[in-house]
Amino acid sequence: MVGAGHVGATTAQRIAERELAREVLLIDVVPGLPEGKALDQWESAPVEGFDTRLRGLSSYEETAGSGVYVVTAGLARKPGMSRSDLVMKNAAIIRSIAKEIAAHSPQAIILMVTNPLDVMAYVAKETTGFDRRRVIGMAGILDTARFRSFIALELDVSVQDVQALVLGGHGDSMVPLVSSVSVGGIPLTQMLDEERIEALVERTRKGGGEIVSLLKSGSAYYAPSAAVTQMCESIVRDKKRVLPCSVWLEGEYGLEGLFLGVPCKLGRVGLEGILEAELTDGERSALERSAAEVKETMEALSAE
Ligand code: TXD
Repeated sequence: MVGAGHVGATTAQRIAERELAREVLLIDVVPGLPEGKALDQWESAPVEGFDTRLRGLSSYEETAGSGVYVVTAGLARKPGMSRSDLVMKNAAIIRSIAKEIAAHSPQAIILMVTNPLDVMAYVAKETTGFDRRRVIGMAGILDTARFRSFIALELDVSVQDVQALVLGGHGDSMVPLVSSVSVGGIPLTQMLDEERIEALVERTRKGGGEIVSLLKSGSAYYAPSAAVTQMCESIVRDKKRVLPCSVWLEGEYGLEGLFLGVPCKLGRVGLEGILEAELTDGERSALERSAAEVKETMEALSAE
């Protein structure tokens, strides 16, 4: 876990409790933080009954040979800081981390979490030179989980029976695929009118902001850590789950040269395939708009 903040530390605990790794190492720039959190977590092992070791580190040497790096390191936007200031600052952090990962674990898989997600995944891929199977961004599982959770509340049904898919960039331009939502196999459009569905879509788009405004400081981490843990599980157990993730597109969905959320098969080697869903005209143009937004931020970075 690179970054032992809210998402990083919660992910570490979830991974340990499920014994998805032999060892979880936490790294952070704040002295003592990763060591303190990892020790506290390890002390929960006898009660929770897991044998995954947890250790905090302040440098990368001992991470050499790690299979998966979850990168959550970064700064949050502070008052007075523009979105583009944040992009530049986090890009510099991600570049320095990516160099360390490539130097110590050239075979690793990187799961990017830091915002702006799609662009930070690009920075990690560019810096490491890793092929696209090994740099994957987490966003779609979280956005889809939010959408599913709101639908389940609205209909008062089990979340397990709500299937949905959210594509696109991680931001307000994300694209919830209403046409593919089903509840126990029944299309959502047969169960709710357009207006109710649109309200759920809107709440999903603003899901991150809803949490931020309630928390006042900091952003969501329980659902984000659950999402990245699911990606880790599919990779380390080679489950080949089909999950929406942000990956480098090379012509899929008619798009190329950017990271964007699409349905991906995740297994032992990382990204093992991209599944192409048929989109309505409206969904396709929404995806194109979302892609244009991500490209705009990428261009701002290269103009640096
Ligand atoms: O869907 C998604 N992808 C997201 C993204 C969902 C939730 C959070 N999202 C983003 O993840 C969020 O906007 C942030 O960019 C990251 C991490 O969120 P978190 O809530 O965990 O932030 P914290 O608690 O501030 O933790 C960040 C930690 C903090 O402890 C810093 O000291 C550390 O990152 N940090 C570093 N660690 C290692 N190396 C370097 N260079 C470094 N710089 C800061």
